[in-house]
Amino acid sequence: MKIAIVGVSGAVGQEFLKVLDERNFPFDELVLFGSARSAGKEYTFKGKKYTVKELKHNDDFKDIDIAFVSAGGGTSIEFADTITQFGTVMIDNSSAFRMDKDVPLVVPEVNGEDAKVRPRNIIANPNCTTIQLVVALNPLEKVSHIKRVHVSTYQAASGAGATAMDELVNQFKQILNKEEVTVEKFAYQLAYNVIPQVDVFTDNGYTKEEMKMYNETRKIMHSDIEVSATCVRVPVVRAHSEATWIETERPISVEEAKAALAAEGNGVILQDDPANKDYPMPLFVANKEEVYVGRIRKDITNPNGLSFWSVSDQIKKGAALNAVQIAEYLIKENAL
Ligand code: 2RA
Repeated sequence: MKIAIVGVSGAVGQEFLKVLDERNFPFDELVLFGSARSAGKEYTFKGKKYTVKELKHNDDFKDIDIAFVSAGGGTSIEFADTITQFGTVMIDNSSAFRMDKDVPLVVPEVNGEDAKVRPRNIIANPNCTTIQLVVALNPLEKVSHIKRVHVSTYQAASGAGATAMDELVNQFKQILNKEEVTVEKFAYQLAYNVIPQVDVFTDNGYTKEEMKMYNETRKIMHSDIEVSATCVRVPVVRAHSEATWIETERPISVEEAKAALAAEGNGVILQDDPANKDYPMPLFVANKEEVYVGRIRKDITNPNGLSFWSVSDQIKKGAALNAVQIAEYLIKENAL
């Protein structure tokens, strides 16, 4: 098994190295790729040094079985043919191919099977906010069909990359030192603020991030589910939170919901004991693999409504881990 990471110097690229190590992902050879700027950098994996190669249009992918790609949509589009031309499975973290009909969009706990049918040898990793949402929705969908979702996100700086995380941390320092605050990655200062905009606005008044939640959820769940999202950037370094309201075909009790969510193998940790101030928070969920769910309660205005709160590490389950789990699924199913 020969694997590659494309975009290894970014926040998600670095997380790929961590996740592959933590999960003891089985491989014989690892090749790291990056931009001309990253080429030549060295990273250590399990005590062995690896030098980053520049990503080029050549036959570097000839013997590579799986490429984990997180270098931005432009690079994914430009290099997809180069990466897949000899049969390499490209697991792509960008949004470039997510809604393409011939590219499966996969969250293994929900629709792993879809990864087996990939005419272009590309499998798309969904957006972090969608991954977290569908992992929590899927067990509930099995209890009763979910017709509608209203969700508000509380998205960490990590979603905008490593430099955005640094920018947030620096802003707090700059404010403390009474220095001028640097604002580059976000539309406004994020420290001591929340910004009701993630990605750019579309014609219907929703942002692209919000429309991703609508479109990707329907594709992954193979469902007519309606999703209305409000995506907000908050001054948290990593791990996104979501306040979610669902409307199901028949009423679901809190007990039913808890039993469904707590069932083994669905990627959820139930953390729901509000009387003891026990509920998920990003500070404590950062670096964890699962989606944490709590504050489950009946909607007091609608018998078919249920509300809950979820938190998940955006770089881990929201990006690198989900991609690695797709690869693990393919290996387990002998479907590479
Ligand atoms: C964000 N969802 O949080 C994006 C990253 N994919 O900005």
